[in-house]
Amino acid sequence: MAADDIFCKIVAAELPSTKVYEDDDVLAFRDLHPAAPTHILVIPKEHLTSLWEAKEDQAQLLGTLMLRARDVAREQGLEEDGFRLVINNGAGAGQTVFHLHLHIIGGRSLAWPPG
Ligand code: D5M
Repeated sequence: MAADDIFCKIVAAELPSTKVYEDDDVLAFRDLHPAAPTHILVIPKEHLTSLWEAKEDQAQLLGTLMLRARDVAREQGLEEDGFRLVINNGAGAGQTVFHLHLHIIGGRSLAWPPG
């Protein structure tokens, strides 16, 4: 756990969150500032600052995050219209919380390319 990481604090239940999925390795909860009708963050419970720091032996965890995001999106009713999965990797790309997270964004039409 990284002491100053708000998502580690959510994992440890030191901060509140609106959980939609949890298992031993993964937590998914609603984004505090939703950018769409459905906006959910999927995170590894173990601290990982960003994709830059991911190691080869974390490949299974990274794959699991994507599959659980897919499952959450389906459970949220996004299968018909689809959804977007976003990782902002690094401050220049818009990352503001330095604990790896996948944004599930759906429930409205989404433009491409993103801004
Ligand atoms: O996305 C970080 C996201 O995290 C951003 O959409 C707001 C969200 N956020 C920040 N604090 C919280 C808490 N406490 N609960 C839920 N969601 C939160 P990034 O890709 O780093 O810009």
